[in-house]
Order: sequence, then C-alpha cells, then structure tokens
Amino acid sequence: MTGTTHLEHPQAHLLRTDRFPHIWCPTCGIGTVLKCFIDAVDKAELDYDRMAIVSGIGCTGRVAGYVKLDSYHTTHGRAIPFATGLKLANRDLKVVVFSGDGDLSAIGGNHLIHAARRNMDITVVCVNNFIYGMTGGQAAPTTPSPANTSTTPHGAYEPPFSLPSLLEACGAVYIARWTSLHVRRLTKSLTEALLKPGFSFVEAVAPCSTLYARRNRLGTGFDLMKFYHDHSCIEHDAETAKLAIDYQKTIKVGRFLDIERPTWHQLNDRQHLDTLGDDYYRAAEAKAAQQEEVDHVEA
Ligand SMILES: Cc1ncc(C[n+]2csc(CCOP(=O)(O)OP(=O)(O)O)c2C)c(N)n1
Ligand code: SF4
Ligand SMILES: [Mg+2]
Repeated sequence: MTGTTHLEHPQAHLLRTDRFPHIWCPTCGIGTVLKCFIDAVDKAELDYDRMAIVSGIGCTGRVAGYVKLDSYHTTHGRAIPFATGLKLANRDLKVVVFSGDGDLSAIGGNHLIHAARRNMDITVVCVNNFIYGMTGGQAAPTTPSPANTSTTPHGAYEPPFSLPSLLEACGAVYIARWTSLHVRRLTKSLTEALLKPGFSFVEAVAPCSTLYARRNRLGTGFDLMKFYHDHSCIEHDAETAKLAIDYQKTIKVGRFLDIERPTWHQLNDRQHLDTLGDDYYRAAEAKAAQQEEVDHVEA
C-alpha cells in the first residue's frame, strides 16, 4: 500500500483541530459533551458568525479554546460576567458559557445566581465532574457526601449544591441534566437551550475519570458509562428540589424546567420605553420587538 489517507474530523467545521491533541485524559467525558454541543449548534442552525463561547479556567474551561467560533478563555469564575458583557454590547449575539462545576458554582457562584436572576439571555453548559479536576481533584460545591477527594481523604461532609434546584430558585427559564452517557438526549437539550430566549442551564454529569472515579472505586471511563446506564432515571419535569445527587446512587436526569419569563433586555426596554418614551435611544427597535411578541402570542 502506498500513501496515507487523511481523515478529516467530522466536526472540523467547528473545531480548532490545529490545536489538537487536546489536553483531556482518555475517557474523560468533557469531549463527549463538547461533541454534543457542536451537534446542537448545527441542529439549532445557528449562524456561526453571530455566536460567542466563553469559558473560565479548568479542564472544562479549555473548551472555548478548541471551538472554532469567537471564543474567550477568561479568568477563573468570570466566564458569566464576561459573557454578560458580550450580550450587553451586542444583543444579537448567541452567547454560550461552557465551564466546570467549580468555575461556575464555587468561585463564580455569585455571577451564576445573578445572571439567572436577571434572566440574562445566555446559555450555560456546566460539566459537573464533582471536583476541581484541573488542580488535582479537590472537593467542590458539587461533591457528593461522603466522596473521597484529594481534600477530603476521609470523605466529603459538606452538603453539596443541587444545581437545578439552585438555578430554578434564582430564575433560570430552562434547566436540564444529563450524563455524558445520554448523548442524544443531551444534544437535544443543548439544542433547546440554545434556542431558548433567557437564561438556560444544562448540567452534564461527567465524573472526572482520572481523579474522582479512581478515588471512589468507580473504575474506568467505560465503567462510569455502565454505572450511569444502571443508575440514571429519566424524569422530565421532576421537582428540582428533589434532584440532589447522592453518592453512588441513582441520579435523576431529564428536562426539568422550560418556562417563559421576560429577559433582561426585554425588561430593560420596557422600563425605558415606559419612562422615556421616544427619548429612549432604542425606542423604535423596542416597540418593534414588543409588537413582535404580541403577534407571536396572538398567532
Ligand atoms: C483565581 C484563581 N483561583 C484558583 C485557581 C486555580 N484553579 C484553576 S482551575 C480550578 C478548579 C477548576 O474546577 P472546575 O471548574 O470544576 O473545572 P474542572 O477542571 O473540574 O473541569 C482552580 C481552583 C485559578 N486559576 N484562579
Ligand atoms: S483530570 Fe479529570 S476532568 Fe480533567 S481531563 Fe482528566 S479526566 Fe477530565
Ligand atoms: Mg469540575
């Protein structure tokens, strides 16, 4: 046989393959979630030139650097304020935050809750691997009790956040959770989240196979897939208060919330039209948008 065949990555249109090999460990679920995200961007038929993706710091935080969109790898915990700034500067952009559980709910927790409260029009994809993966497997606000982590060698004892419950309480309009085993369903939820106006949140459970799984005797990445095959239960519309992830027990997955609520931009327009009328610098666009909403409801 002579010569070699060059096989192009099937998602090369949205991946910076020149930056490969990527940094993720073999069997890490982050790559699977990224694959689902790219499929979702295509299913949602979004215009690549009107999209931006923002990540913080961590293993998951590397995602933005591998995606061939306008992408920003920001500082730890600051992906959401950065994304909010992009959306304020250009409301026509589809803005996505793709980051880790620690980045979003520990150091970035304050930004997470306020962006949901404001119903800022962004989509947040959180890879929940139950720990700080990049820095050595320390306990995070999502670590189930009594998991073994590098900072809790005798078992974690702090009660963890249940992210869907936290986000519903804060005001998110779309909330779903899947594991990295649920490739088709995760892709569908990501598609819905991308098309949803307002603050949408998708939690992708993908335990760190190198640090969390090893310390907690969950085996390899393949064993994790088997674990979630046997220990996940689909319950759409489940009450988010009942979605806590217990250590090594069955976890509930599904689309839990899909509601309507005015976005930050709609409220901002409404307030300034009411108070300033035609003196509001966006009066014409705001009135047109409001009319569109009325037509949509009546249709
Ligand atoms: C201000 C600041 N504090 C701490 C760190 C160290 N640090 C880098 S990533 C990380 C945790 C990442 O955890 P997570 O967001 O869950 O991402 P993962 O690596 O698990 O995907 C920490 C604490 C940092 N880079 N900057
Ligand atoms: S350390 Fe864990 S989270 Fe990070 S790439 Fe490896 S398996 Fe994935
Ligand atoms: Mg993490």
